[in-house]
Amino acid sequence: MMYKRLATIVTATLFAASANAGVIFQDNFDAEGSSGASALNYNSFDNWTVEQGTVDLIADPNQWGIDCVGGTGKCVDLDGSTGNAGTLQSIAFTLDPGTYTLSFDISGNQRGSSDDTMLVTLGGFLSESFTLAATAPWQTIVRDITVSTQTTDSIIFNHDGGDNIGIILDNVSLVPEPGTLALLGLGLLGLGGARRRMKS
Ligand SMILES: [Ca+2]
Ligand SMILES: [Ca+2]
Ligand SMILES: [Ca+2]
Repeated sequence: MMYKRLATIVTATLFAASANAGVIFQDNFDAEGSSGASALNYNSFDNWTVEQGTVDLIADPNQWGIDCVGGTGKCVDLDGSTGNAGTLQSIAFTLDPGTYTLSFDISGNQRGSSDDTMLVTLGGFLSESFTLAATAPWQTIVRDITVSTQTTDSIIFNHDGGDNIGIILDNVSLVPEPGTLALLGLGLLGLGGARRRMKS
């Protein structure tokens, strides 16, 4: 009896967790704007608004020699072309309690200009400043956040200054930590084994 009740609880927990299993947020910017075209001071993003200043949509290849991740598709210059770097804010999403992994790709400005700095925030869970030299290669930044009570937040990239040459951003994603689900699944398997042993 106890096992049956436990199994129900574990199943219910697993079900709640699997409702969480999908990607919360993902954007590679490749579908933005006109096919193959860059757009200065772009503000028609599917999943983002530019709250302050401006950003540029960069298509690879382009006349500035900027490479997006993989040398194709599109990416974003977080300092647009108006002398006021952008604040790029994602659509809001609801996070249930659990652990999530935020990742994004950034490179230096790729145009030989001075170092650039930006602040990345995600609600009260993350507030981190990044300074990149012009030549800094593409790198993937990965940060885990733990949510204890349900919250609605967005991801914000806030670039400093405004000389029209900024950090390049690509491939932003927020996904639930897979370890949580795997552990629950293992627990359920273990329980099944215990029940089989009881029966035999
Ligand atoms: Ca891209
Ligand atoms: Ca720019
Ligand atoms: Ca700059």
